[in-house]
Amino acid sequence: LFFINYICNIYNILYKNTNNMRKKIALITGVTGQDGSYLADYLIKKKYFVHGVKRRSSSLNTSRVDHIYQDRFEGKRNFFLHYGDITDAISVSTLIRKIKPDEIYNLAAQSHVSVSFEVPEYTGNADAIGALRILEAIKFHGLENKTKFYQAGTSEMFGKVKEIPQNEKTPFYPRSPYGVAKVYAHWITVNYREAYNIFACNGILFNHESSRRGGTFVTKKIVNALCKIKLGLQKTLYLGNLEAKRDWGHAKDYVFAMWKMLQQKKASDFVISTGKQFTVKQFVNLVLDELKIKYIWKGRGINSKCLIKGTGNKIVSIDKNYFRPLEVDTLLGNSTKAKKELRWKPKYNIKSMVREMVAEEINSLKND
Ligand code: NAP
Ligand code: F7E
Repeated sequence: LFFINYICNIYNILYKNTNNMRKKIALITGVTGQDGSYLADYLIKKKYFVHGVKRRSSSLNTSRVDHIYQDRFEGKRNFFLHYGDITDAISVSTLIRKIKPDEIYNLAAQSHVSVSFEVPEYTGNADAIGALRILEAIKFHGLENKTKFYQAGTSEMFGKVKEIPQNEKTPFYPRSPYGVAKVYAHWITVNYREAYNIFACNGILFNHESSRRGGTFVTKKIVNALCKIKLGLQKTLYLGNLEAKRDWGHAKDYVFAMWKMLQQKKASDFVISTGKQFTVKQFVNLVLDELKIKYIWKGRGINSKCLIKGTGNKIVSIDKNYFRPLEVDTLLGNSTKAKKELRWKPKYNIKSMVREMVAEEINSLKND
C-alpha cells in the first residue's frame, strides 16, 4: 500500500508540473485597440499563446500590434491574429471552439461615448450583446470549467453618480447608449457566473490613457494638438466641456489589473482607478506646463479661451459641437478592494502619464 501511495504521489507531482508548465492560451477581442495591444504585450512577456480578434477593414487597422506581429511562416509563434467580429455570433463561437482558451478578455467595443449617441443600436449590439455571445459560446462548447472570462466594464456605468467616490457597490446610472450597453454586459457576466459557475469577472475601469489612445478621446486630442502647436504645425485646439472631471490612469497599469483579476481563486468584480480627479481644463494646463508654454485663460463656459502669454495667440477655443446630449460631470473611483485583494496599485500618476504622452507625441511628430 505504501508503495502504491508513493507512486501515486510522484505521478501527481509530475502531472501537476507538466500542467503548470503548459503555456496558457489567451483570446483577446479588441486586440487592435489601446488596451488590447498593451494586454497582448504583457501576456506575450508572460509566455502565453495570445490569440487576437481583428475586424476586416478597408484600411490597415493593426498599427498598435504591428510590433508583435509574426508571419505564419515564422517558427515558434506565440501571437496569432484571426478575423472576427463581436456582432457575429458564428465567428465568436467558431474561434472559441477552435482555440479553447484558458482566458478570454472581452475588450472589443464601440468605445466612444459621444459616438454612441450617433450609433446607439450598433453600440448595443457590440457592447452589450457581444459579451453575451462570448459567454453563450463558453457554455455551448462545455468550457465552463476551463475558460475564464474578463469583461471590460467602465466607470461610465456610474454616469450620474449616486455617491462619491464610486466603488463596486455604487448603483449604476448610465448617461449614454454606451453606458447603458455596458451595464447589460456587466449584469450578464454576473448572471453567467452565478447560473453556470463560469469564472467571469467585471473590471470597472475608470478612464485610462496612453500614447496608443485613439485620437478622438480628449487626452490624446489635447496632447496631439498642443504638441503640434508647440512645433508650429497647428494654430488652435477646439474642445467641448472643460469642466468635466475624470479619474485618469495609465492603460499599462490597467491591463495588469485585468490579468490579476483572472488569477484569483474566486471570480469577482473590481473597480480600477487612481482615486484622483482632474477637470479637462486642468489636463490642458498640465500638458501646457509640460510643453513649457506660458498661457492665460479668459472667459467662462462656452466663451472660454486660452491665449499664449505675450503674443495673445488663441490656442484653445470652445466648439459647441463637442458637447454631448448628456454629460457625465464627475467620476472618481475607490479601488480599495483591488488594492487589498489583487494587491494592485498604479505605477503612473497624472504627471508621469502626461510626461510620457507628450514625449512620445513630440517624438512621433518629429519622425513624421
Ligand atoms: P479602443 O482603443 O476603442 O479599442 C476597441 C477595440 O474593439 C478595437 O480593437 C476595435 O477594433 C475593437 N472593436 C470594435 N468593434 C468591434 C466589433 N464589432 N468586433 C470586434 N472588434 C471590435 O478601446 P480601449 O480604450 O482599448 O478599451 C478597451 C475596452 O475597455 C473597451 O471595451 C472599452 O469600452 C473598455 N473601457 C475603456 C476604458 C478607457 O478609458 N480606455 C475605460 C473603461 C472601459 P478596430 O481597431 O478595428 O476599431
Ligand atoms: O471624454 C470631455 C467630454 O471622450 C472625457 C472612453 O474610453 O472613458 C472614455 O470615455 C471628457 C468628457 O472619454 C472634448 O465631454 C471636452 O466629459 O476622452 P473622452 P469618456 O467619455 O470619459 C470611459 C471610462 C470609457 O469607458 C470610454 O470607453 O472630456 N470633452 N472636449 C471632450 N471629449 C472628447 N472626446 N473630445 C473633446 O473635444
